[in-house]
Amino acid sequence: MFDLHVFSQRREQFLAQLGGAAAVIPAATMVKHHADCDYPFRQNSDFWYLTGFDEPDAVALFLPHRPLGKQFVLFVLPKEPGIEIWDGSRWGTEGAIDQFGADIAHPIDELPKRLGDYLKGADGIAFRVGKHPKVESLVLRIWSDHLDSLQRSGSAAIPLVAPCPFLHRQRLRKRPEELERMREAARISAEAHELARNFARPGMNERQVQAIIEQHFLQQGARGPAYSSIVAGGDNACVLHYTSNNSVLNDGDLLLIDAGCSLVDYYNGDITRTFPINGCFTSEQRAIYEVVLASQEAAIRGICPGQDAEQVHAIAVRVMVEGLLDLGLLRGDLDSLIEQGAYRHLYMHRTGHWLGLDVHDVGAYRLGEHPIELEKGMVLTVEPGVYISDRLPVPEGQPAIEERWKGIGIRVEDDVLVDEQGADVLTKAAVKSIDLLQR
Ligand SMILES: [Mn+2]
Repeated sequence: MFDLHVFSQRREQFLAQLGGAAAVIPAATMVKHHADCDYPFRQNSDFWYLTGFDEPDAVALFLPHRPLGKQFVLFVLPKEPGIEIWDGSRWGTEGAIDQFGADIAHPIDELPKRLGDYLKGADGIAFRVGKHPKVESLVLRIWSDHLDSLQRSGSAAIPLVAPCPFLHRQRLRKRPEELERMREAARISAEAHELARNFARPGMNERQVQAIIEQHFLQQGARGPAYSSIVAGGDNACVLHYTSNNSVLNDGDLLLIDAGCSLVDYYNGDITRTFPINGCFTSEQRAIYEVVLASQEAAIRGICPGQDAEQVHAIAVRVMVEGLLDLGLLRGDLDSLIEQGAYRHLYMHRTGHWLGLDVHDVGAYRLGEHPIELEKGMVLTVEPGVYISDRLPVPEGQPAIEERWKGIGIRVEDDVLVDEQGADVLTKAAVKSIDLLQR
């Protein structure tokens, strides 16, 4: 976990970008699972990134219009022994100042009466509408009151803006201390995949393999899975977000596992591996696997500063379509197939996404017409796949799929750090070469 200094550095950078607007960033709140049971708490990543404070129902204010030493205000749940005996201890206002570096802290129930004063004099209000209804109604009321007052006060209307553009630009570029945590998440996630492959045997249930993976996450001190683990035998792998994980693993099928851990400080791994359950590829499985792996490795080789994620996707698609043409699963001219997207019944998703505190991490992929250039310190996944089933219609002019291919779903996914040399594959400890996947 980071020390205070890391968070205060982030706040400084954020405050400097606000351009005089006051930012209101709420924490997450508890969400009901059923009856009186909640889902496990998951902090809002923006709030976490700026505060390191891991309790629900807090609100952080960033007030660049106020003097130094009065710019970071935290509203938190107050100390209350009668509640803490049930729900666990709270830092309270004192802890918010001593442990988390708040300049000023208040109990959260004082937010309605204090927020207006804190926002006074700011050049704008930076708040993300549509996500936090309780805080939103307060912010909108204050903004509306301000607009009502203009007629008499003679001052100019201040805008309500979104904090995400600056904040997410900042989060997209990982600093060295964050990369260390990303490496740790990658290490644990890769180890779990190795354990799972060595454990899986025909006749087992998918969730027994899921148990091995998630046990390792917890055993290594991670918070748990970063997202619902996908453990998909055979044709189940053709459902991209298959998470029921409750089928028997058949001899002769492949097993696709898409799983990664989330650390206690929320940095995530996201790995997919696909391997034969009985340790031996059939010739069809091997042929498709070779195409997917070639596509993935070519895409990774294409990563370096100055390239962009769309070019990486384009490389993956080109190698993929070439391979599928060779196998007779596609027919026609390479360039027109790509242009028409005539491969999308077999490969229907993008090649990757940013990775960080969110699994599909924040940060723009494009700025208007211009794709965002890859820079040192960005982390992205590279995850092409081929899914062969009857679920989608074969596009006109493309060959009907022979039975022998059906039920093959293969994806290979790594987490890749952009560095000066190009790509640093954080998850390479999870093996993916055909030789190493066979027993
Ligand atoms: Mn992914």
